[in-house]
Amino acid sequence: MGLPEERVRSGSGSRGQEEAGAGGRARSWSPPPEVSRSAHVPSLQRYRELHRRSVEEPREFWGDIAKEFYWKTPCPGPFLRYNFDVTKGKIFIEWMKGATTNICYNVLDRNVHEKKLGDKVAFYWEGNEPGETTQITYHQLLVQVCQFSNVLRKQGIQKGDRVAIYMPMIPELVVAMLACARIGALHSIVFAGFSSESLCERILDSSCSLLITTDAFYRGEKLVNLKELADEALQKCQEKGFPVRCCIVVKHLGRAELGMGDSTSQSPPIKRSCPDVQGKLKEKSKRVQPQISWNQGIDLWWHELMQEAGDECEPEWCDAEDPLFILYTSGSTGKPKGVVHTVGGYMLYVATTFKYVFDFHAEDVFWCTADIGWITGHSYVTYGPLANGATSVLFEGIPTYPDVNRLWSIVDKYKVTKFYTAPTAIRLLMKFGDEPVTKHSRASLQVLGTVGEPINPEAWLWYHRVVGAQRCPIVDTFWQTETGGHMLTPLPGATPMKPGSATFPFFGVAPAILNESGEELEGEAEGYLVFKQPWPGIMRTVYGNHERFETTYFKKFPGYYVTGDGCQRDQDGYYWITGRIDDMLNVSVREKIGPIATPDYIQNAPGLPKTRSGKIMRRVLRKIAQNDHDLGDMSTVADPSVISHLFSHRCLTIQ
Ligand code: 6R9
Repeated sequence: MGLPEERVRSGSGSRGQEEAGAGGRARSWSPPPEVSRSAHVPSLQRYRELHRRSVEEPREFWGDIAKEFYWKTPCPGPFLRYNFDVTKGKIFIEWMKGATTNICYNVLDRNVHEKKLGDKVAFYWEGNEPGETTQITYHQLLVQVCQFSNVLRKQGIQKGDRVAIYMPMIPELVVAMLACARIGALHSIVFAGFSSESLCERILDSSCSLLITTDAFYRGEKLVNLKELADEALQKCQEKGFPVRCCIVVKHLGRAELGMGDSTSQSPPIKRSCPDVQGKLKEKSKRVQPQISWNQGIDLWWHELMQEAGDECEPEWCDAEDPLFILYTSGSTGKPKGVVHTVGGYMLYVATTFKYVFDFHAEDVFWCTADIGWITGHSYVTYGPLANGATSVLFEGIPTYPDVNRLWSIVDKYKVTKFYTAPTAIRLLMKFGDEPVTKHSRASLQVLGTVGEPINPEAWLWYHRVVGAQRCPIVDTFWQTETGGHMLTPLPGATPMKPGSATFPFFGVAPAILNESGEELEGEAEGYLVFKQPWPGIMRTVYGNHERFETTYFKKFPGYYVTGDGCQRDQDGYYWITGRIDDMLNVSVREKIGPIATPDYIQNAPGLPKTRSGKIMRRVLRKIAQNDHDLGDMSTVADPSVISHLFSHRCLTIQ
């Protein structure tokens, strides 16, 4: 088994001499003075002071931040209580338990009423097709969210109920999730690229009482008939004895039929800006408009319900420790885990990471390209930017449609200042050379970010040199669905960057590197990356299975949260993520475990079945080793072509 290209250790000494700096690592890049000058954290020294206080006095540090939010009732007891040690009893984490608030109120009502941001654009929506655009202000978003909250309440949804959401990147997705948050229901968003099996499995796991979906959408050239997939999923749920009684459907592909701009209660109309675009849209309208099947008694049109809904809605005041949402991890080792985040801690953490990591200022236009179906979208498309009153781009399309200019033309169109994407996208665009990038101005860009997997130094350097024209710091943010927000990351005005390193811990984060015996390693070291104390955004449980939460994250090393990632620390204290530990082949396994652990056969592979976040799907590898072609649901795999290769090259001697 070979390690995939992305997982090969970043920043090892294999690079050219000219790049080799202290300790054989790449040279470091200082934050540009013009960024530091206006930054919230303008120097490494200031970062160190703040970080020290945040880990030594977490209650005071986060207590000060909590004062910037609205709490219906204050925290009556201890600000933080927790147990990280399985040998001492149940694992639990409680930030501000007993305080009451509402995250939707904080990110919308407070911005509109107290901060007077009602007319500020919350989202520039850019559709799959260039020219399909709309924008939505904070005030408009608040109105729509209140209306949809009333819709949900009318359908009988109450605090604590679970609502499944299966939608493309359209404004109604944001409206739907915030409406759930407003009435205290838990949203469980399932990425619209997943199959009906995945959706069914997730609906059943958390017994969702309602599904919100969309007629259909285009992803690049590809038509996705989402309603059909949703119907299949609900059919399967029914067969398994769990009928979902209501499915609300947004008319998105058929939106034009609804008429334009006749009511502010509708989504803003699609603007068709120029004749050229009109032509393209005409061409598009020749494309198949799928027939939507309709289940009487279950299906309801979003726009019809919204027409009748009132636009005021008192939020449900929730305990800071009430669950906010469930998000399933991609499930590289079997049944997906429903990661549960809670209202108060998640709100503090995503708001704070967004502000400092992207060095947010009021005039920024922020763009995170991640789909809301992933944690990156939850935290840095929806909650983090809105908590800061930011203007963001919400993009439905893909980087290569209609061509590879798309991202950079959007950057110029909206004058994006902070841009956040994944190494896969960077590597993909790198293949098309510099010209598609450099022919655009990009003068608005100030900070670039990456997330999702280790970024190889080559891609980092291209991103820095070509996209950022050498003047934009890159924040390489290491974190997980489970952590809610950034854990290891540079701050753009403070941290000297090293290509491929996520650098240092964010505020409130105390990392350590452990060896196999659980001993903390000092100085230069390599081993398991763990965190020693809770930060507000940490997950609280696995939905319906607290034991799995304890086993997965706390059992191996009592007293620590175990990330499952391998990590190196260099002589300057920089952290370098080396990849998921369980993906690595332990070469000395025979000596350690005994002759029973001798590999029968070692197969070289050009790639492994990975999820989009780069996690290797061990369930699939096991089936390949057994020559079992019944792989089950493969919709979470990023590149299915590697699977047939692995099957055709497997050693025929193992049965
Ligand atoms: C946010 C997100 C989490 C896993 C994580 C790690 C990998 C994420 C990374 C990174 C190196 C980075 N990962 N960011 N590895 N450098 N900057 O991606 O969440 O989908 O849960 O994946 O992704 O292996 O453990 P998620």
